[in-house]
Amino acid sequence: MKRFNLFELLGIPQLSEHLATVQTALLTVLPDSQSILYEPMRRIVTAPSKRLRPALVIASACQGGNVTENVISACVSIELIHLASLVHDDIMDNSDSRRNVATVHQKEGLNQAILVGDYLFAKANQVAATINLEVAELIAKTIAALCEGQARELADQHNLARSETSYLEAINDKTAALVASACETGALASGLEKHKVRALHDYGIAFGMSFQLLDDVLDVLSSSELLGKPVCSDITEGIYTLPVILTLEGDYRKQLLANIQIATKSQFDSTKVLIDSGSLQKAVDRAKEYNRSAKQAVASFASEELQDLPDAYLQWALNNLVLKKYQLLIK
Ligand code: GRG
Repeated sequence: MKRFNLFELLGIPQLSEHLATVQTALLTVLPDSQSILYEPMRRIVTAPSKRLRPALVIASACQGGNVTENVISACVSIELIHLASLVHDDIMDNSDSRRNVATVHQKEGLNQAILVGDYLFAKANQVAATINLEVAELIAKTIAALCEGQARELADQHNLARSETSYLEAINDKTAALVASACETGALASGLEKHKVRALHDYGIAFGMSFQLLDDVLDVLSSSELLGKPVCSDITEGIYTLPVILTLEGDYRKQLLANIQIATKSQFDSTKVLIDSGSLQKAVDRAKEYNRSAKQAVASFASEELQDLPDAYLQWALNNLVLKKYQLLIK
């Protein structure tokens, strides 16, 4: 698989050095090595990751400002929220692996996993407080948004009448809010003008929506080897994402319902229905629309690389994360 190369795509010459500084700073928030939280925390912080959100903090700061110490702190705070949410999300989904590494609740047990997540959230707030009050408030609001998004998803679990609006609101909060805050904190920490802060927020929301739509498509069309986490879990867990919602609204409703309700039906059957109904393609098309909005939001001042990043990610994901047998079916 070709790596998703943010360094090439963003055209920021020093990006790899900045991200190395972020990595060193992330390691400084680990608890004392005597603590039972140390080992799981170390594993999480050093696990392979695209580091998409810190890269967006830096790329946003670079749209007229400099990568200051505060910008690096914003990267750390945002990434800590991301890591904490993954730990808690894996508990809720009872997932065994993430980034091809054992999840904390699986390896160290539920109680330690809860504490690791809480510790990461607390550290995210602590680091944000060193930047300024505006960023500290934004970080706390973002954590609350993630909880609300996850709660909306939970409220709709196994709801076969889940609406598209309800789905879009949930992913706005559970995923797009953090991507938007990555862009916004980068802009705020580097002192960009208000109109750029607002535009970068809008860019982040649109990119985040597209990112989650694609993640939901990959749950159906990828493999655990390619993604480093379990796949085909959404339908079995009762999380009905856009491809399922659209299929249930159309001509293939009966077929999909039969697959969902009969436990012996294989995942392959559901995938086939979702492909035949055209709703996986519709979800990808919707992601492309969000990418166009992201580009438009910052077109007046941002680098072309930043404007094109959402589409570059989408194309990379379709070419590298979708299983070969499905690649010709989705464009
Ligand atoms: C505050 C207790 C508390 C919980 C927060 C659990 C939760 C509420 C929210 C879950 C949010 C979540 C996990 C959304 C999914 C976002 C997503 C698609 C993550 C994958 O991001 P990548 O691909 O990951 O950037 P890497 O591994 O590259 O860093």
